[in-house]
Amino acid sequence: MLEDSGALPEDLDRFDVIVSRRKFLGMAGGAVGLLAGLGAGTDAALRGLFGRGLIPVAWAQDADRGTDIPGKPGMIVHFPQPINGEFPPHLLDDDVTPSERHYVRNSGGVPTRAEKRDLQGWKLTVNGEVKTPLELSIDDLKALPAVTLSLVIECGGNGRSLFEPPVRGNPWGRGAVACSEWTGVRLRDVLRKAGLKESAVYTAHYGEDQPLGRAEPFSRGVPIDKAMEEHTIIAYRMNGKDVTTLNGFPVRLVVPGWVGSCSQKWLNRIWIRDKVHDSQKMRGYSYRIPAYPVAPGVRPPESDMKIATSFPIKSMITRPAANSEFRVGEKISVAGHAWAGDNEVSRVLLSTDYGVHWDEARLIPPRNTYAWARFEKEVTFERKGYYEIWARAFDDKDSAQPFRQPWNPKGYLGNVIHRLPLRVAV
Ligand SMILES: Nc1nc2c(c(=O)[nH]1)N[C@H]1C(S)=C(S)[C@@H](COP(=O)(O)O)O[C@H]1N2
Ligand SMILES: [Mo]
Repeated sequence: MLEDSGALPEDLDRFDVIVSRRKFLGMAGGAVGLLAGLGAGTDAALRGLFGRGLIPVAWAQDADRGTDIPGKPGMIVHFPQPINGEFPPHLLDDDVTPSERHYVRNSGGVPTRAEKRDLQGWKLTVNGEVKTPLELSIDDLKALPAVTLSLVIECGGNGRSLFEPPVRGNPWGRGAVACSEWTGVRLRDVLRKAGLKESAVYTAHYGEDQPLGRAEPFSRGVPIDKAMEEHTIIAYRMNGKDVTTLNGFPVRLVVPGWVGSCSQKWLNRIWIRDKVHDSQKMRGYSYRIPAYPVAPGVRPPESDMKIATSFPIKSMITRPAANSEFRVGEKISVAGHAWAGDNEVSRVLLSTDYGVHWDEARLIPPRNTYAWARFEKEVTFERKGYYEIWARAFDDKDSAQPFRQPWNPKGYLGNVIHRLPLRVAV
């Protein structure tokens, strides 16, 4: 992917650190001004980067602002149609992710209703293994007890670009994750209203988006236990406003802790099934991982694949931005988020010397279960040079993030430690 990796560590988050000169030069006029702005004050090391055709992503982002998607300014777009895009870690520093910075992962078109922001005729069907099938209007939903929770939604493929050997799919960096504040009703309240039959085993979710070509509609489901958890909600508000067009207007599921594909957008039907849901996105290699560890590059038979569910422990450094420059002795505020699927974060350790020494960061508990926790620590460097800050989170089962990314055929559940490069000048 890189035209020239020069003297930079090859195993850093490629996506976090640099974009190629080709991409950079392909950007609008702003880029030229940016280059011109690299005057006398610019560190020689950074000029060296440009010389080798590599541009720190933070700058490329600023230069990229011309190509904005409505409602998502500054989004790094991996694929325009259907739209898929994310934000770099330093733009995800907020404890509650602003709606404009919630990533977008679409496998089909955006429904016309969402584009027009039109509620006319909308209803949610609940049927299958229930005693009383339901057709709920938005007012029916809003009449049920409302809950507001900060909840992490993360694409199962977040971190895919860090898999080696590379795997196909959206080349997500670390930003296909967000923790917005969602308001809605508990899925269990709706399912209790419908009355689950003894035969109910699994949910199957459907939305109003049209699939591409001859694909089946995007549909996934979860076991009844996960559906009945108090934090699994049908959301009609995002950060205090109607849900955004690209994130599921008017109503979406939020199934926190589990791969984002479970959180159906533009939701219009919940089908209760008497067996594990078997749509296209539940079969084969889709949202499934090997049942045992495989050697990098090895694709086991389909029969050895199991459904991807809860995320393992992970963390992301959101402050400072990758490749920031500091002075010797300067106080540098390091911060980020940690989250742990169905588990809880217990601690986050930081290293500034490639893992030789580790220091515990201050952990600020999540706003509620399934929100991300914040970690903070001040660091200073006594000598000039190139440094990396490494973050390693632990969960309450004492599982920690790995130093190398375990491999699977579709690049799911990536949680390798985050390494943030920075430079210190005299
Ligand atoms: N109807 C519908 N729901 C969907 C999808 C989709 O393509 N269609 N994508 C899923 C995937 S794979 C993810 S990661 C999340 C992304 O949610 P976001 O776009 O709001 O960030 O939505 C899920 N829900
Ligand atoms: Mo996803």
